[in-house]
Amino acid sequence: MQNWNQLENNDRQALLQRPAMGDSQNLSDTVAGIIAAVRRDGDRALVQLTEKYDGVALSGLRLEKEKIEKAVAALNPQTKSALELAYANIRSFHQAQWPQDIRVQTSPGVICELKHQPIASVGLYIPGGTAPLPSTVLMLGATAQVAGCPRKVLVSPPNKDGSLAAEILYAARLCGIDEVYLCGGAQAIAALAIGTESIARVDKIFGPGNSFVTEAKQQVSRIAGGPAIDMPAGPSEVLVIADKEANPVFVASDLLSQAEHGADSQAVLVSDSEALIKAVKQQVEEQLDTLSRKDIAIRSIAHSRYILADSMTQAVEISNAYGPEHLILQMDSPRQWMEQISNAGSIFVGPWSPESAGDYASGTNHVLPTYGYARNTSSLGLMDFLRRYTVQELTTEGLQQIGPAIMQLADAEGLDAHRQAVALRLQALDGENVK
Ligand code: HSO
Ligand code: ZN
Repeated sequence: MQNWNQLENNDRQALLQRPAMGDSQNLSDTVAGIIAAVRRDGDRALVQLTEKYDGVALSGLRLEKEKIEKAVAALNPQTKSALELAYANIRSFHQAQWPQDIRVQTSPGVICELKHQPIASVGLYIPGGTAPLPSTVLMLGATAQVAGCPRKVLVSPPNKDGSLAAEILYAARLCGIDEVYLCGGAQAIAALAIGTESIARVDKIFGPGNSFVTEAKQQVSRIAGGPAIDMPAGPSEVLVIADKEANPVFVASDLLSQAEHGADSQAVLVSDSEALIKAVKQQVEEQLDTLSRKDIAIRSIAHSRYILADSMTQAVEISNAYGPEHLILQMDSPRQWMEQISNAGSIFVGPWSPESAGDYASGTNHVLPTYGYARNTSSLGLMDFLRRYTVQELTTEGLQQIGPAIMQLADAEGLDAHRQAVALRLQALDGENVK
């Protein structure tokens, strides 16, 4: 436990520091090499790299419809209905996010419009590895579906039998995704960005992944004319603010649900009560023992932080300085503190709102800014699957209204052709008036 008031400024900063991101030269060279290979050899590179990294010799990259149907048919009904409930809630929360188009007459005869359109093609990366994440399929896929994106492509590394988890496939089917490719890692990102014989390139790439995937997303987003990417991603994090009345069993379970994601996950508790912190630590030890991913959670808990604040006001200040991906409020009258809170990706209010609710089924999106980016980056939402653009139309009256100002400004910038484009039209109008 660290007592905030007894720490020097440096130590305070160090306590809220994230581990350095894995952007070593080695990583970036390897990823650049993979992208170059995919650019050069297309599908052949994807097949070779999948054999090398996933240990699977693929006969085709696309997962056939019959295989999807077969896998989905074997999925148990309880899992199906849980996915359906989550899907429905995610849809309804994101459907409500549709922005208003705008039409404004800024000057008489000058109409300006703001409109929204779904991004034409989106690539959704779903990690494989120790825990397949059908919930992430729903977070990305249902949102893309609500946005109306015409082409939705899912890529994910195949498991040893050359398929994907049935849960992932069922979630994809719910979201209307029929283009599914057995491909993961940096090579999948390269394929989505550049295109190969089997995988046509997409306009924007979404989804979490390991350091190779994250680095690849960063690199392809710098290709001239290349795809956009969703947001910078780092290890998952939770910060819990709890007071002496909080239930240590609940608090510990929230810290551990973050810790089991990965050894690099961040779990932070801030409280004004020493007794509560002690009780939570005790609970963490007890609950750890019961977890199937105990080995992973232990490594994460080893660098978890327990911070003693002198007041709830200070606890909130500490959270604001950290900028957590998830913030859980387990304190008296949590709603009263909302105004003071800033820089949190997603806020869970009160004892009955565990992070798991938002991770799976309440309806909010679980793709959130990590690494302190919450201070300038929004939680994933419908807007991320839309493009915003403008339209304008001027009548003769409109051009006469603002034309002189435009010509004046074009003069000021020394841009004659710009001035002419207005002047010639105004002259034409004058001519008409004379006739
Ligand atoms: N907590 C993760 C999302 C997740 N949890 C998926 C369970 N499955 C990042 O927000
Ligand atoms: Zn989670």
